[in-house]
Amino acid sequence: MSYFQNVLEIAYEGKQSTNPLAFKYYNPQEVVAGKTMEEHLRFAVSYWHTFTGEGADPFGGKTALRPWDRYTGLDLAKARVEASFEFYEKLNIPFFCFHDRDIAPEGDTLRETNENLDQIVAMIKDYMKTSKTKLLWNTSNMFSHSRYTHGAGTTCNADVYAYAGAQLKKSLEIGKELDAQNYVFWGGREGYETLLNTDMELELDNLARLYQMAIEYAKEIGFDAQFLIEPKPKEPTKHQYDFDAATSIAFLQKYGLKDYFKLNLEANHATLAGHTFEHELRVARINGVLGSLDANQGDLLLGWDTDEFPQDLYSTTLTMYEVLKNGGLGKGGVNFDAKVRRGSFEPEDLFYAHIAGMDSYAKGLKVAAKLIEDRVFEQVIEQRYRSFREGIGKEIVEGKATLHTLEQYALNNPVAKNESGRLELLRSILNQYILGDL
Ligand code: XLS
Ligand code: CA
Ligand code: CA
Repeated sequence: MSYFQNVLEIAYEGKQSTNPLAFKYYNPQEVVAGKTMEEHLRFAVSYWHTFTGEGADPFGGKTALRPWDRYTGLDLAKARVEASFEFYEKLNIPFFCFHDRDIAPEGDTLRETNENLDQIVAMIKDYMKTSKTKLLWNTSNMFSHSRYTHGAGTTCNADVYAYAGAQLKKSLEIGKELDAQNYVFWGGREGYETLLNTDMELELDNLARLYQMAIEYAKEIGFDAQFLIEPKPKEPTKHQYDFDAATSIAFLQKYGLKDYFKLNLEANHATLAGHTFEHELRVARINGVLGSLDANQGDLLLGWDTDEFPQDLYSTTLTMYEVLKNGGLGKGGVNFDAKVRRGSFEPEDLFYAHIAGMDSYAKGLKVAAKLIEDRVFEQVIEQRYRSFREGIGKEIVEGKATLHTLEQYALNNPVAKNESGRLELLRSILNQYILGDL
């Protein structure tokens, strides 16, 4: 049985192609900077947006027309699994990602919920035996159910904390069963609405304790996925503890967890934190914790997490620049945590959206590789900071300077003239690379 009869396998046809169901830039086997595009990009489909999402928003319900609409309950969950593997195959995408609650419905008790999961996980495992699509990461949805209204790992209610622990335990087992490459912690309710009723110190200590337990349990069962924290500053809570990359790194350092975690960075979350995506990637990269990407984009005219498919070539280029500078993403990948717009409700739109995202990242990769090969920014930066390679600058960098020696130097030397930062020139060079013949 086919869920997407109107769509055949999506192939690379090149940038002249007018076929909407073809890749124009993403050519999986094309080698860029020593690796194939497929190896660099490690694309993943988000199960929640593509198979569970329905086009609802706070002002209205479902708009999406989906070939699995006629099913309910566990039958619906099974139909989605069947459809998902057809989708991966047609898109030729190497990875997928899910929350526990995306793949199977909650039962009346935790036991029942876990039994539902067992059935669906067994089915996914079966499909994975013949499919080339692997699990990039799984995670626990510890934010949708009303029990998590005051948080999960940061709740004020120890019973809820225990429930969260149980749910997390099951998710780690699922990750192991399906050979997940990574495991993500996104704290949708791990934050606060008001400090007036919040013991911030206890909440953060408890969150670290939960992470510690996860590390121990993963070790116990031999689950060797890379653990990832996904920062987001707000939404649904007013303030989320994993605000951005820098805040998450400080948290990991404080609790001695830095060796066990990297970051899963999302473009739209960067925007919400008041940063560019490349800023978040740079912070993670220079701190050795750039793990994986949630690829999407926000709308600067709307102040919320719109999770649009990424099409901004400046952003994909500068993103892939950071990834290449990082030497790749290791076990991580580029997960489309992105949803088709409410008005794009037909099944074909799911393909068009992924093609747009994959092509935008492929183009970004090629431009970034060329920029690095030509040392465009490297040359500028080398030149710009050259005063730190000799004389007093060298002494500063080597840790030999003191305020005494700096004073001596300043008393004897007039301040050298500053030079232009050449921002506009650099932007126009970037334009040339993006518009050039790649
Ligand atoms: C929500 C987050 C979420 C995480 C996984 O804004 O992006 O989807 O990626 O829980
Ligand atoms: Ca995300
Ligand atoms: Ca998001």
